[in-house]
Amino acid sequence: MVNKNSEKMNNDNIEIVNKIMELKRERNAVIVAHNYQRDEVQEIADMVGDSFALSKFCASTNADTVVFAGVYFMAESAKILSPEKTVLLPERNAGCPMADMITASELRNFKKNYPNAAVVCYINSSAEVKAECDICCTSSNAVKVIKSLKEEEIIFVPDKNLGNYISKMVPEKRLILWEGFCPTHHRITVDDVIKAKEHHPDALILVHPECKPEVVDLADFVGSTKQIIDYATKSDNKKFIIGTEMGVLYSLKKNNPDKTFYMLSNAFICPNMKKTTLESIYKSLKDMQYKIEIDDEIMQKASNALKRMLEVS
Ligand code: CIZ
Ligand code: SF4
Repeated sequence: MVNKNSEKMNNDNIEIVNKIMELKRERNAVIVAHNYQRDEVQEIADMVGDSFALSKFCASTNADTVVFAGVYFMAESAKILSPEKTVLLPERNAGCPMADMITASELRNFKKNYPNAAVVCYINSSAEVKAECDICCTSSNAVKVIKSLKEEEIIFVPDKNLGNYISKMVPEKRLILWEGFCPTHHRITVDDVIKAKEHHPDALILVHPECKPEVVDLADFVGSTKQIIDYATKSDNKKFIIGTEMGVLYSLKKNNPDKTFYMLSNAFICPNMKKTTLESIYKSLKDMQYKIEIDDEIMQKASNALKRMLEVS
């Protein structure tokens, strides 16, 4: 339900939101939005969450069409888990630079060096890369997924920062890391943490494991977007410094009107996540664009890696 009193819902927005709602009914569609999306996009979504929760929601609805307000790999995961549905990505070029840091052929070659290793990919990867892996993980369940494997040696792609964090949490495994990273999280420095702590000494620091290890080491809590939102909501503390993409402020503030949130850095913006607008969602539903299509064999193999993750978590 759209909150018409919201500050963000100006008159122009009300008009376009009404058109979106009408098309949604006509198409028997749902709109899902990632935690990093613009506020006005999160506001009109049927479900807001992380990529994994959104993919599971898409698989469970009776809708024929899913509009995925997020980036490409997320809409692909939703399609893999709901092959019978039409999955639309409103912005064709909303990609993830970290997912693009490894290709399937690069991974195939890398695997040859470690024939006994299990291969795990972060959900932030293409369907082709997922198809080369034994199992996927998200930032919420990465530690659980790694612990579930019988192999001691594990190739982990593409995020070296998340890989470093898992290595610390599961020292009994030997992780072989790909040199990928999220440009939005990787640019945050120890200096940013020190300055934020100086300005807000009584705030707890909550950071995403995609940040550099030296930043993660200074945090009071490390977790995925969902875990950060849950932690702040349950905590008795009233002030928090947030170390992930600024879109999470939407749910943090909505769930916690009595608490105060400061961004660890003003640079915490993912340009790809911000590409999707109300206008592009409207066009997406009107013209049924851009449909996610995946080759059958890739779909099958990537689905095995995603479903194996579902069995563990
Ligand atoms: O899996 C996701 O949705 C991502 C990319 C981040 C997170 O922590 O939720
Ligand atoms: Fe990719 Fe980073 Fe943007 Fe997430 S925040 S979509 S990992 S570039």
